[in-house]
Amino acid sequence: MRRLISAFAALAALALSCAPVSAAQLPAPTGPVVLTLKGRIANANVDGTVQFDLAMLERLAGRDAVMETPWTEGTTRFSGPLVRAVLEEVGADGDTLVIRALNDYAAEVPMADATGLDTILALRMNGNLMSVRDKGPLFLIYPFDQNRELYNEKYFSRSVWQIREIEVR
Ligand SMILES: Nc1nc2c(c(=O)[nH]1)N[C@H]1C(S)=C(S)[C@@H](COP(=O)(O)O)O[C@H]1N2
Ligand SMILES: [Mo]
Repeated sequence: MRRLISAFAALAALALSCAPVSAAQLPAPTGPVVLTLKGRIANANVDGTVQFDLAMLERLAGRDAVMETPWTEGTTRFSGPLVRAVLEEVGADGDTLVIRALNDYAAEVPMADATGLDTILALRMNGNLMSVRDKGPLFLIYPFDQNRELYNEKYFSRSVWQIREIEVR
């Protein structure tokens, strides 16, 4: 009997963990909006999208990485939330991220680049917030420090700076 009960408990736990994540209403941003997530997302705070201010992004799990890039001189420290933490926050469910910049440059980034790599939305360069002139407010930074095989044109072209919006498709 006890074995039957524990089998049942295990099944119940499995059923719970497989239940779809329900939509959450996230708090609205209180500061200037730096990033909007839209598309295949479960959560929202403003009109079916999730708008982030700086504080909301800084609360997410992040990474500090020192590396060389084609766009900076010498070694540079980038910090900001992990893309997968941003995606978890919005309840993203898709295969592709369309990352759009202020200048309407856009890149399609496979979801695997966010889930399988420590890719960050850098908010800071050498500890300072990035101005638009400096490729801010957000710069998609691949872990070039962890994996030199990423150091090529394929990933450079996905390294969008001056990001304003991410659409989950
Ligand atoms: N916002 C924005 N990000 C961008 C681009 C752009 O034009 N605008 N070009 C991309 C491409 S195609 C590449 S190869 C690199 C180009 O970097 P470079 O202009 O320093 O050569 O940045 C990527 N990120
Ligand atoms: Mo490019």
